[in-house]
Amino acid sequence: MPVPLKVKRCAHIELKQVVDEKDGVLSIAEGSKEVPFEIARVYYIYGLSYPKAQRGLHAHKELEQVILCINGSFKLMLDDGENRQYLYLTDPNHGIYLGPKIWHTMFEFSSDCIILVLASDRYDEADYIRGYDQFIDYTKSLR
Ligand code: T46
Repeated sequence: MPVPLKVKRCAHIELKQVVDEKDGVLSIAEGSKEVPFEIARVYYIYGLSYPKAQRGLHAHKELEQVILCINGSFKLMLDDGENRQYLYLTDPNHGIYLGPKIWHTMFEFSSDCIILVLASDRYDEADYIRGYDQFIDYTKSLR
């Protein structure tokens, strides 16, 4: 059982899985099905052999995403402006849904880690909040 999430606007996502015994496993993520939005963009992150590598350190105003660790492992920190939680991602069939306005950081990657991200919209730098103080002010202004 995955650890319960105390961070708002986030959820565990289980992909559909077809296990072909000796011939491997197929995991499926369909928009508006396993993934709770239509997928507009896919990107992936790899080459994470630097032990102190960190990614993320931002929030999105509107973007929704599902983050999956499809190889290796890493730690994901989620912060909704009031609650903070650390998760350890290792399962290629299990993702985390991040709704809008979630400060997130990724770190402690295994050197073979590959992160796959499914996003609800195309890249837009104007949707990023890249300062934590600015993120806190933004979430407070919406309460
Ligand atoms: C997120 C986490 C999980 C693009 O031009 N197009 C893209 O689709 C993306 C994702 C990035 N970029 C550019 C923007 C920056 O100049 O690539 C550069 C690195 O992006 P960033 O520093 O935002 O990378 P991460 O790994 O910290 O964050 C990424 C996503 O940007 C972000 O939305 O939530 O992965």
